[in-house]
Amino acid sequence: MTDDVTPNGYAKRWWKAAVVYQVYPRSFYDSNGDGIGDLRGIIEKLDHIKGLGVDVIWLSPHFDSPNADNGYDIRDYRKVGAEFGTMQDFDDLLAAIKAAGMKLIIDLVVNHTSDEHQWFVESRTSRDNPKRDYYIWSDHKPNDWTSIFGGPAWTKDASGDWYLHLFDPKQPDLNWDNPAVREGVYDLMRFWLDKGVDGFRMDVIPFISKDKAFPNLPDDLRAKPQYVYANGPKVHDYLHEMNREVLSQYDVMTVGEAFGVTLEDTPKLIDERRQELNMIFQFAAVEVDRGPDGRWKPWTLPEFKAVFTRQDKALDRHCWPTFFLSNHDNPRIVSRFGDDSPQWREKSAMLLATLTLTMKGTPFIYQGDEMGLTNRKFTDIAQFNDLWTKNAWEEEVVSGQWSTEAFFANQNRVSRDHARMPLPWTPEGGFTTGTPWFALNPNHGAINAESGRAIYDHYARLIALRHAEPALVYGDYEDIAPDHPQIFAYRRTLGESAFLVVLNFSSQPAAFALPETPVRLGNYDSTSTDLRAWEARIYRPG
Ligand code: TEU
Ligand code: CA
Repeated sequence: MTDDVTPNGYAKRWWKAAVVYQVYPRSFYDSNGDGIGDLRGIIEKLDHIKGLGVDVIWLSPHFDSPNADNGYDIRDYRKVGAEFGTMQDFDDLLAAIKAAGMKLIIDLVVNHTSDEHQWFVESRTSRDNPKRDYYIWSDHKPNDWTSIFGGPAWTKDASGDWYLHLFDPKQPDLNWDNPAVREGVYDLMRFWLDKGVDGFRMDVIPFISKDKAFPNLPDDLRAKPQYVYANGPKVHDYLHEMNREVLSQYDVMTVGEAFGVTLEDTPKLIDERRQELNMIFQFAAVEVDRGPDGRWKPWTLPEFKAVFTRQDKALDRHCWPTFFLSNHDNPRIVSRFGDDSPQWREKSAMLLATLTLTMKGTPFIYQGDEMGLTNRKFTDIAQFNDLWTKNAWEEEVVSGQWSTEAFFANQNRVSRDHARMPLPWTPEGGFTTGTPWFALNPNHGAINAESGRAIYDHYARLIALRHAEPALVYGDYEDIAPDHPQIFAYRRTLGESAFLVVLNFSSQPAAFALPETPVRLGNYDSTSTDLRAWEARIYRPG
């Protein structure tokens, strides 16, 4: 055994020990008053990120895009979106991040492009265009696949042929079976890696390979077609090839968004011996409050805890997990897993921070969670921006299937727009001197970066502790009270070093057999013998 292997058998890697912070640039900070967050805005607020002590920034798409899906529809992969700035701004941002001792990963969105991408513009001109085969065309509608955003996944184009889009019609799926497409993607990856970016978050990457026999959806997966789309026949061949051709040539980290990947299939993507991806995002934890139809449902703590034990048992020493509770596709964590009432917002935000930073797996923090931001209450369809919610309005309410009350009750829980509102830097808003592209949460007078300072400081303390203690990174994980309805308590053990984390996931006090040893880091000052509401303690047993 060498120094590069932990006592419990993990190969040490910088990206396993890293803490990642996600920036959604449109809503981070606007430097020029046009109402849209931009790259210079990130540079101006870099101290805020650096001050947390994070190692890596994940930047959501910053590319040229018509923004049908807020940048997840890319028109030109080698161009910075005009609303975000210029390539010089990007180079300056990258240099500033490196100067601050951090790394940068960018979003690789290559299951699909924008329909305004030059490849698709050419592809759709005629059946014999040389780029025709860059996308997936058929002279008839081949099957009943549906778009993740609602409606059919096939759209008939001017030529009379149909093209496939697993998301919006403005996001046609690339044909990865065409070697020229793969080479084109590898080239654009090299373009950014050669600039010095440190890796990629890969958008819906398991969807890239399609079963060209195009069978219909099986009945049991009709409401969850992602479990079909993530299982194309050649996904592993292509990811292995991408690794060989590109990733292995650089010291980078990769994290795939594994929408539709089962636990059982996870090692196929991340087992290090297979040389595909480093890590993936597992969706089970953020699906704990979703019913089979994707609609919100109540969740229980034992169900939530069980996700992590299941995930841990499914992965051996050759696989490395991630830990995340939020991103730009999810509601705010305090409203979802904590208590966003004035009384408990701060404590529950700190508890969720403690969970995120003491669990096994590379942690991902989403912008604004360190401020304790909450969901808003939407009351009118005009208040939403997200196309997914707008489509749901058509399918659910306009069609007459749901009442407007049921629609808002659900969207006020699940909408992606909760996370996409511009950051409130001050009680006045402080995001822009102009008119923001999307309204800030009306509660920004009370809930903002300044009033959230204690939460921010708690994140910083937790990140420092994680960096100082290998057991919090590499330690084995054991849930010691899986059935407890209020308490989440687990051990992280690495050789002689053992931490106990005890979290009261409720707005009532809770009794629990607590150790005699001192609290190493908690979110309350004094140490009572019972846990107070939303109390979070990290013990280092003596
Ligand atoms: O997300 C994949 C995806 O399908 C999720 O948006 C999912 O529908 C949502 O979480 C439902 O709760 C990725 C991006 O993260 C997302 O922003 C894009 O819209 C999507 O791909 C298409 O590129
Ligand atoms: Ca701007």
